[in-house]
Amino acid sequence: MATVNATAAVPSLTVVKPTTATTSRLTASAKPATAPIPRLTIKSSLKQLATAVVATAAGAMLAGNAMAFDVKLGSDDGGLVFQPSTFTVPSGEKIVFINNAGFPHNVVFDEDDVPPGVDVSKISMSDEDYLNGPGETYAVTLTVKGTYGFYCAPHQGAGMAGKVTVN
Ligand SMILES: [Cu+2]
Repeated sequence: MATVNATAAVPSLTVVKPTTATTSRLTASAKPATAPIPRLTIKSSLKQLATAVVATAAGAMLAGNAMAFDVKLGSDDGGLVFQPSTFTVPSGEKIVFINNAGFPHNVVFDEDDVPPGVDVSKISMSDEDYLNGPGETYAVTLTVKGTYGFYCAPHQGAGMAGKVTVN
């Protein structure tokens, strides 16, 4: 029981109180042997924590790259384009359209330019539905292989259109 309490108290003691306070208190209660143990515990758990953080970040990046394809709505200099406008994804990979510049934008698949049997109403945003703020996203996952044409309704006239190949 004493061991459990001491271990649990280590992080807050170490962070909040100076070493001298802990040492003198431990010395006063005649338990100098416990002092090195918490220190070792802290070091090893910090090391484990650092390792865990690195591993998590790397894992998240890998997962992000593997599971989603990002498309910017509007180029960084404000151009009314999808970026990239032509790309290929594996079947089932999520495509995330991210509002970047020149909004409002939306993403509408062209009913005359999708693989046979694909219902564009299930993969498109509504014609009147827009992404208005920076960083807003629209995600879609395409599973039927083939090429899909899509456009941004407000900027179709300006040529804001793209094509994705699913294979
Ligand atoms: Cu647009």
